[in-house]
Amino acid sequence: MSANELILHHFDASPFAEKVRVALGIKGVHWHSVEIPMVMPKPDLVALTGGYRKTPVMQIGADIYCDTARIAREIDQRFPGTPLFPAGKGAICEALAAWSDLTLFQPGAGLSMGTNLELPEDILSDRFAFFDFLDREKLPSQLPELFARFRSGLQRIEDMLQESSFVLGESVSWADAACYAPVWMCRGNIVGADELLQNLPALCQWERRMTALGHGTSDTLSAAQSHAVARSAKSVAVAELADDRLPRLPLNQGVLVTPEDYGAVPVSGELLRLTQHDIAVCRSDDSAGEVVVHFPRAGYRVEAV
Ligand SMILES: N[C@@H](CCC(=O)N[C@@H](CS)C(=O)NCC(=O)O)C(=O)O
Repeated sequence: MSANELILHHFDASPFAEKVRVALGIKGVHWHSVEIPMVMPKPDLVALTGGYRKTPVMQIGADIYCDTARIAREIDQRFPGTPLFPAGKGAICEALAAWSDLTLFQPGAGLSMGTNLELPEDILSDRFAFFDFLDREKLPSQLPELFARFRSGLQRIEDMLQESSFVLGESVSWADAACYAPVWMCRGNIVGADELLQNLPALCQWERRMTALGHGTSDTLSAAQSHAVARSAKSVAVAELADDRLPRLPLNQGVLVTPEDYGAVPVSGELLRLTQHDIAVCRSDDSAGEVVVHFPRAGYRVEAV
């Protein structure tokens, strides 16, 4: 296996992973799948990331990409074919993805956990501790409001599809993958999905088009094999500190990078990139070797240690 092949660390039921699997389908990429545990601890994953535990994480050689926003940009840059971010529409794709994560994923996560009464306790206790936007005690009484919020988000997708086959026009883009993931989550995880998805004819036709895109092709890899790939590769990341960066940190500064929303575990490393679009730090691990861990700029805090 060569160092520039794509490895996705994920589990089947993850809607954020589904967003990326659909993007791989749009591109028609062959990739390697490492299945990660659904709950902590995830020692093999955090050996690569330095502490980031969310799903999914993408690895190419010794470069580790955290967050679907950063992963999508890297896939688009590395692989030819249909652009995930069509010319002039990159920012609107990102804005729609952020909208979908907040407006659909968050109530969708509450509905998945609040309506799926047979979910195992280890998953429930892990997720209630992780998703600080959910309150286990209050969830049962909040379900009607969450149904209403989720349904109104679905209606926005229906509205976007009135004049076109995809949310931004006649070509599929990252915005579609991002809006599709919560619909997929709804079908698979929310009891009452049929009711939520009724009277949304354009959305249901688009859903069929999205499902038909598939996930590209994949084979499985063990976590140990993915560490061996990281150890024997060299990062291709290029150092860049933008003049307009904030905070004004120097190259190689020891930093902590922390998600600003839930699951706020910091990753520490030496600063390699800080631009208006991305952050990257170098770190080393006994099993994974020297790696560069990448994040999107939006939604992450960077601070000197
Ligand atoms: N902002 C992140 C959010 C990812 C996220 O919240 N993923 C969920 C799974 S769908 C998660 O990490 N759950 C806890 C876990 O997998 O440990 C992204 O876009 O990748």
